[in-house]
Amino acid sequence: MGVLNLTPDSFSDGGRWTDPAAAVDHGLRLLAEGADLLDLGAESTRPGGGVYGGGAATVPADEEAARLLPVLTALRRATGAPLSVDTRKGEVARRALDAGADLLNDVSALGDPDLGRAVAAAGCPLVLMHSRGELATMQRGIRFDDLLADVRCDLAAAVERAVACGIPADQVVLDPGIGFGKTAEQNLALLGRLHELAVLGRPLLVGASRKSFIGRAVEASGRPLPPPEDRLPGSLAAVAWAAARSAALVRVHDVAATVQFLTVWRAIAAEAAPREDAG
Ligand code: HH2
Repeated sequence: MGVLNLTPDSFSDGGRWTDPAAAVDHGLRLLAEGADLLDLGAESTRPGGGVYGGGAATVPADEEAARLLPVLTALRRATGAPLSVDTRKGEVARRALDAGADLLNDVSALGDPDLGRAVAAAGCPLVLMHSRGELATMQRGIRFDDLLADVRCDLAAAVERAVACGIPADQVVLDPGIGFGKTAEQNLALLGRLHELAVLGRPLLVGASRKSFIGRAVEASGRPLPPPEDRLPGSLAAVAWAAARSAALVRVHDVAATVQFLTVWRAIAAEAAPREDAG
């Protein structure tokens, strides 16, 4: 899943694709590089209370739609590839679905039940991402009793909310919400133990691309903190773990590098023999 941010303030590429023509070109480039689908976002959701200070500004629905719809409409005309829209708002979801979006990606996991009703009426898939608390403060006072069990339980509750809106459970994709209300160590644990979410019986999406836990892991090793645009190697390490733990989708900014990485990773995996010295 290639990320297409139509925002002035996204944490890693804010302001690069605010011109609709440039955004359409970039989206088509990501598809040419091998993305299977695009995720268009017109509101930054970087959480506050941590490295991003107060977090992203909330964007009114009309403004979000005004950023999104010209690009979505042009891409819909230009490609048959699946187009996802990353929004938390029912009103934006409805307008995106009318303009030809194929699926919705909701980082609030149905914080707005109207989004659920829009998805149910359209009969399309929905990504539900894990987070706790409000975006503006979620990096403060982070607490889990048992990280994996708590995330599993919260995601199961999110599926129930979707079903209550009329969305069949088999239309739901689940996401552990890397970077959303988690410490750097918890993000590493979620990737390393992703397979423990398989019991939920739904495909998993992982969005780790360029996120701050990568910078923190590098910093903890004694190297300087890399800025978001220098986190591709760490992002690929996260893709490797997601792939090894059976993620169905990875949400990435650097599509060409990720596609090459996964192509070779899979080619090796297909030829791999069990190690003779393995237990
Ligand atoms: N991460 C971001 C945005 N949307 N959606 C899902 N399902 N999973 C994620 O991990 C996820 C997401 C944050 O990345 P980005 O869109 O690049 O940044 P911003 O929110 O600042 O626009």
